[in-house]
Amino acid sequence: MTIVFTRATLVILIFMHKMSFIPKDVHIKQKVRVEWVNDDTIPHNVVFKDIKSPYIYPGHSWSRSFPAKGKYEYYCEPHRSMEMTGSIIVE
Ligand SMILES: [Cu+2]
Repeated sequence: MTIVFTRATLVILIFMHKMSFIPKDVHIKQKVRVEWVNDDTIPHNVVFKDIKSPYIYPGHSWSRSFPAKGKYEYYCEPHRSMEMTGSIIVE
């Protein structure tokens, strides 16, 4: 079996842990996918201006890619007031 890795298959993981996104601010190259993994005991979600995830339950994940360079800020809807926020800078 042969596995071909391309730039498009690179994935960066961000963990949801104790009401925080870890790491909070991430710089990536274009075509890198970002995956959020819930490593917490309660559900969270990821809300961007252009897309919103469903609730991500403990042990589950959700991922997206980015259409263009720029700064993409996001937050968790139920914990926005607790500063559960982050950003992806696509270079
Ligand atoms: Cu949350």
